[in-house]
Amino acid sequence: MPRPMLSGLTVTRRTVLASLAALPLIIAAGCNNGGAGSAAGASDVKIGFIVKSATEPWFQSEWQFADEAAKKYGFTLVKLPATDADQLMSALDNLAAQGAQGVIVCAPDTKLGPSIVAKCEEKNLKLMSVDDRLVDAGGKPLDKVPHLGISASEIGKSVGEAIAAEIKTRGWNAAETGAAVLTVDEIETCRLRTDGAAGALEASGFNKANIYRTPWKAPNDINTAVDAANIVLTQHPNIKHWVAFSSNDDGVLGFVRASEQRNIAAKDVIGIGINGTSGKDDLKKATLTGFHASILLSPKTHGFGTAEAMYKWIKEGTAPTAETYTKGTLIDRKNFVEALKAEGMTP
Ligand code: FCA
Repeated sequence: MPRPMLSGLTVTRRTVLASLAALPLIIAAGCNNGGAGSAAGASDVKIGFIVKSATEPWFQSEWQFADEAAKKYGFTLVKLPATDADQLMSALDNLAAQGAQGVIVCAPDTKLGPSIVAKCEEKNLKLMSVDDRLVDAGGKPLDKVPHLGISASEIGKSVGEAIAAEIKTRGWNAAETGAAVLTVDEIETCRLRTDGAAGALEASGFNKANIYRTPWKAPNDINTAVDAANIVLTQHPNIKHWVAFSSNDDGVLGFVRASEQRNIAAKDVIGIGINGTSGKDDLKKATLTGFHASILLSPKTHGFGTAEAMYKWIKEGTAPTAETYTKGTLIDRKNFVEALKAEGMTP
């Protein structure tokens, strides 16, 4: 009979296509966790970890620590990058197609929150957000989604205070000192960091009129940060001494590279970042750069901690803490080796 045969064929073709589509992910998952999940008797838990930038050292460190949780508990971790909405939605589809039960997301656009929640509900995926909190169309945080992020205002404040202390040490004249602030105001955690730093700098007596904010455009990498920094540097040729801060190390590194291209001496720049994961490379350089310090965060808590919490949610039914905000440690040339080691990282 033609009908059943046709529908039988359709099903087969769909199944084959679905398997083919999922194949790279299955292979990737096998490589990522040393094959846990594929061996007989291994755990049947599969967890996705989606990040907005697989090239940023911060997210690579998060993944590395999430892998450690996968090894410890024997679940399969599927690490996927998503730089835009389409990639994110198809990553969720792919995870569901390969039988994942949960996903941890740092979305490329936090306003995708409601679509992500809807997709996860439809596909029966447990959802947690990491780093960047998901919001609705009006910018309101989605408080039903467990979230682990950083204490953004507090960490920003320590950046501003550390810059103020270093200005004092160097004895800079206020009138000749400018602050370059590379902002990503559309993401709450980023906005709170730069606002916190600017607030602390102003509280220290820094001339408010010399604080120059400039938007750092997506993709937020060092190249786009160099572009943002060049705008500020071109607009203020009379400034002799620069301080720079941003939502993370890469924003500050962009300013530092732009200042080097203009032959501004390292002793005339105080850049303080956040993350520690890319800033450490400047702290290691034999020659001093304008990248003075960073606030080292804990990729271990963000990567291992979220993956572990998701595993327990799936396996034991224990829901993760609704909101967790981590702290950081100021690192500079003197203490970064020790501080990174204490966080389980390679300096
Ligand atoms: C955001 C930033 C990252 C990192 C993370 C904790 O996602 O873009 O660089 O600072 O928060």
